[in-house]
Amino acid sequence: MTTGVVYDQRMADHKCLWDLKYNEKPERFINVLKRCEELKLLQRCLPLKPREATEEELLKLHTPDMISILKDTENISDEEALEKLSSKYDFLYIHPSTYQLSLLAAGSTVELVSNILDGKIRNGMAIIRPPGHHAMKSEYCGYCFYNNVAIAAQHALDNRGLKRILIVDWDIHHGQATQQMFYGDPRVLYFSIHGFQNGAFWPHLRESDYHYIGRGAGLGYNINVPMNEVKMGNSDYMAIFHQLLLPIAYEFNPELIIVSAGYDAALGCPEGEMEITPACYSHFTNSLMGLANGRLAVVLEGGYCLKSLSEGAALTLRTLLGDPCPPLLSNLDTPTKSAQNTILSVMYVLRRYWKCLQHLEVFSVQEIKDATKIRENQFWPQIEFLGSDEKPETYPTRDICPVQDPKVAAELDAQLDVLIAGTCLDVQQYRVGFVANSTECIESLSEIIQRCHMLPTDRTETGAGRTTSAILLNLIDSLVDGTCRSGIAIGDNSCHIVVDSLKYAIDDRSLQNVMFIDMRTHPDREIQKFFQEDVRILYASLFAFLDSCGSESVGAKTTKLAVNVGLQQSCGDGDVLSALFRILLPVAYQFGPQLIVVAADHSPSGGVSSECFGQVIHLLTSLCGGRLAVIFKHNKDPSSSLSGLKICVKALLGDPISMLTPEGTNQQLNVVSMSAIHNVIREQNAFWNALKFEVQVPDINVLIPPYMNDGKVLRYNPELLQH
Ligand code: X5A
Ligand code: ZN
Repeated sequence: MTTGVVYDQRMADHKCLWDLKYNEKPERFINVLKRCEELKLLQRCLPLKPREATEEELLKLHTPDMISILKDTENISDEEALEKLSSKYDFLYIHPSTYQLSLLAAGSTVELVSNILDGKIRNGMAIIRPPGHHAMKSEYCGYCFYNNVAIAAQHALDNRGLKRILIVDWDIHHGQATQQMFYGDPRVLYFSIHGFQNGAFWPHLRESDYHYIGRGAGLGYNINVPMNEVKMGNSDYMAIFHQLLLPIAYEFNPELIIVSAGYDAALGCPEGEMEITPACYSHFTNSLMGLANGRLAVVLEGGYCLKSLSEGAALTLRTLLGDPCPPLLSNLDTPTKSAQNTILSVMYVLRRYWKCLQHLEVFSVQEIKDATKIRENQFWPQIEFLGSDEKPETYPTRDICPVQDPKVAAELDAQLDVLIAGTCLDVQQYRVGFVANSTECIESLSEIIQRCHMLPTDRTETGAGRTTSAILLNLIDSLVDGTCRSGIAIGDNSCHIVVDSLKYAIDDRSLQNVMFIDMRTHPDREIQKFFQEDVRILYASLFAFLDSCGSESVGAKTTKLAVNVGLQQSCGDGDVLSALFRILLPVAYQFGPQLIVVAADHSPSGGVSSECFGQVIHLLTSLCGGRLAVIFKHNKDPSSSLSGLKICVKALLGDPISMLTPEGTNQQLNVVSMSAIHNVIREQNAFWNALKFEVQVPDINVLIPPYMNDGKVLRYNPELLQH
């Protein structure tokens, strides 16, 4: 099963005839294709035939006027008339080709989604324009005429009977139209991260703020993550993924994901003024590929810096094709204060709808009477709106795009060149290496293991003074040499073997840093003692404490180099994912290892499913270019379950991994496990400052936050508590 791509060369025709300075211009399309071509991506995709949307498809979400008004412009070559019509809409121009191309954009998006649902392709990308997510039921807006993504989602609901679709909108602008279309529909979870600036950012709507969470049955299924400052970057966005999007997405358990993929939050874009690096879009993409059985449709929206647009879009497609995620060139750090506030605000309004958000502690509002009573560990959500509710009769049609100062533009361009040149696009010959002392007892897996590259079990040369485990050293060699991207070893995984191989990677193979994660039900905490003083090796464990909970920080208090998350044995998938998203991934992204070694059991125990283990492995592959070595102990018992081992091989091979069952993610978080996670975060966030979300939120659950901030005094309005 491959990756599909859909585009139509005619999409370069649509342009503004009276103002060439519009940033939604043909080169956006041309350059994206060109970069995909350069990286030889298009030839690896299954090309889908672009087609026009049918009237029936359009009328599900748009009024008949939306078709006829645009259709009537097809034959207008009078620029003045086109400009006059365009001025009736917010931020828009119309070209004689616009009608046909808008139909093509919408129809091609439906085509992409239906090919995914037919199983003809696993995932894919629509490289299209005009974009769609601002096109409302009966109003064109923001360069958009028909809502491509929404129409495709509606098609999946109506014609394929889908029950859960996740729309992720990472365009810098709020897809207010998509929000409106599914606001009351719990079958479509709309998740948008967008610039807001408290309403000062286009489209200046109150409804783009975080407390617009859906209506009726759709309550909790509309999620806005408004950014109130510019220059937000990878750390802010990845924190939103780890703290909000991914936990919620795993709990929602979508059958299909559609991305409204704008690249206008990328570094260099004059619209967004944000700083996401192109490679980060690979990380966004890969982190969604474990969900929905891999059914992921990426649909181009905005993006107005040609360089970061084409690079970001090409890296997205490359990731869909299964190539490794290029490591981010700078390790992640604390999200900005403003992004933290946004994340906490979203958690606060949504925590009654999503179990994964129910880990925050609360404080009593009754005790808070003014701002001075808010303690440092207490968060007080606020709402501020600087926009205006008035709509003009006509909109300007010329000189409305932001223009960068040439000096700034040159600087950003140079930064992008450095990023692009430094991004590792290596692809190893083999995806998964496999080495085992003996293959007896794993015969039942022979089919899947045959797809791996067999590594030798012996070696003539051992690392200096290392007499142990040839298989582990061979595996590490193949990863460091670049023969295999990832690998599996089955054999002895006792303490000294693991320690020796980690030392080998660092001392003999000169890796700068390695992360070791013990995911066994009974982690071997002896291992951490060997690396207490070694900043190059980060030890982490999950599970473990049956008698006590909390983290254990061995080593000098100042270094805090062991991250032990003492989950309960009775915990479920949701708890494991919580530990992963709230601790392991943020820490790993801050550490930036060159290799991750995981020790795991053949099959997870307790309430944790093997699917969950597969998802964890998949999510870890975003790091260090997917250089992941997973070691299992050889088990002589032929009756023992190998479900964890099997799903791990599948995850590393890039096969779609089965979704978690509702029993896995639909249960309350385990109280003891949550307090363990909380303790780890509290103890470690001074060192791992990517961990910053442990503050208390008000104990009231209301639809509209019951507070106003008029200057310094915080008041809360008891009337609003009625909800
Ligand atoms: C699709 C898209 C943005 C319109 C710009 C408004 N539209 N300043 O990115
Ligand atoms: Zn946009």
